[in-house]
Amino acid sequence: MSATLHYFDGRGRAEIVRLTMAAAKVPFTQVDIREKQQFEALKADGKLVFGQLPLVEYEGNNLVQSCSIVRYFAAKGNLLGSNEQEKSKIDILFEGTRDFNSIFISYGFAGFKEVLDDAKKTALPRYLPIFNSVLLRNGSNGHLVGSKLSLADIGLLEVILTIEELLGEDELITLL
Ligand SMILES: N[C@@H](CCC(=O)N[C@@H](CS)C(=O)NCC(=O)O)C(=O)O
Repeated sequence: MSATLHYFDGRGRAEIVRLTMAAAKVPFTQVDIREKQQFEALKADGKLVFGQLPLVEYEGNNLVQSCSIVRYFAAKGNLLGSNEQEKSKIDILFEGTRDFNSIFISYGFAGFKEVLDDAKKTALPRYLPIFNSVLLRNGSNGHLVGSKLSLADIGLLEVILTIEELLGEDELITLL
């Protein structure tokens, strides 16, 4: 069954939802919220528990809170680990990717240069070496945990794609 994602025009807090639904092979369509009336209509319908987006309508449920939505679809796609130890590692690393990503959330609104300058001083030197060493310790299969794609990889992918867009591939490679 197809899902419907409602969000503003941009990555924001919906990109991780998009990536996870794609990885879980859940087909979805998107409704871009461009007008205030569209947002108000969703609130008036009682679909937004906290009056915020993203919202995913799926099988009669109104799913909100981006990380909850992501865990819901990650469970469907078997992306949360195959045993308790893997599940815990994946959850810890996924939370780390959320901390890492949080510095970029505002880049659609704040100036690109400000976000990038801040990231170069703080988030990039802090998080890139950590994720790099976790990847190296896990071997050469390119996954953070175990030997298959998990929510932790998807979380990291989201941040790397954003950094690549801001910095360009050449400069990103020099940081790794
Ligand atoms: N913890 C929530 C935060 C959601 C959130 O802050 N949504 C923003 C857009 S990124 C929003 O809907 N803002 C409008 C408002 O709060 O009125 C999540 O991760 O989904």
